[in-house]
Amino acid sequence: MENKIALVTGATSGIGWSTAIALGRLGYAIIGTGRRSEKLDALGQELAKENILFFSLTFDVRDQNAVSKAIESLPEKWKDIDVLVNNAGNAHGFDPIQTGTIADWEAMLDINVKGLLYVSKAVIPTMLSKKSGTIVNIGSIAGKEVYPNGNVYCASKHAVDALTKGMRMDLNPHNIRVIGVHPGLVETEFSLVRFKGDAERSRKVYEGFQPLTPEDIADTIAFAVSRPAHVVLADIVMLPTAQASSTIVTKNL
Ligand code: NDP
Ligand code: 8X3
Repeated sequence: MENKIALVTGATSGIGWSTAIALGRLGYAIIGTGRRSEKLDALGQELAKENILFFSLTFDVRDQNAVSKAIESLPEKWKDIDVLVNNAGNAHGFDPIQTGTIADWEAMLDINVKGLLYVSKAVIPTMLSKKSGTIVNIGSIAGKEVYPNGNVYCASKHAVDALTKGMRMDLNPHNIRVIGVHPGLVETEFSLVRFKGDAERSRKVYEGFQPLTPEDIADTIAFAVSRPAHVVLADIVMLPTAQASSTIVTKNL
């Protein structure tokens, strides 16, 4: 295949969906992953309108066996992955530590941290063998600061930040770039998942100010990935103008 290949996890909505489109527009052939195969089909149709090559892999990042089998199952011409965007992730619940549920804690640690590791483990060997590649890990402002009721989600994103730094050190001798992108408030399905389908509560998170859009983040990822090979934008924190920190958002500016 002539095109370079980018694999985007969590491409069924939000930041991942927009990143697949933005990298496709840069000329990458896109492997999109997620659990909802019908959404991956819809993404494929969007990309086809722009003649962007697309291959979908449906798996749950919590299932290490499924992750490695899916990557191994890629047709030969899709195996040579140049860019990995570790984006799949969510917050589950918004409770103080004393009332949070074990199920929510496990979901966040298993998806946001272990899932990122499983996908990386499956993709890194290809990058090592050709001594090139770019990994973009989607962290969060929650990986830089902790906020009330954010406890385990913040811990999972602090882990992503630590892993990003560690991966950059370990992969540095192999000419693999590792980029951390840490968004603030972005309007996606994120809050709907955090609040377990409560659309009204989710809408209120983004009320009274202009949040980031998934396209804003995707543009930045595309910019970072397309820097010359000798340049790595190591650590990008990106907030809406109305947001100064995890807890400071000025409404009705
Ligand atoms: P969305 O809920 O819109 O997208 C989440 C994506 O992750 C979906 O494609 C979903 O796919 C995938 N995903 C979730 N769980 C799993 C799983 N177990 N296995 C495979 N895929 C999974 O949210 P965002 O686009 O906002 O989130 C993307 C990333 O950005 C996350 O890592 C999030 O923590 C981070 N982030 C988001 C911010 C925001 O304000 N929105 C700010 C900072 C960081 P599917 O359900 O089909 O499996
Ligand atoms: C998502 C942004 O502020 O809800 O990571 O943690 S926030």
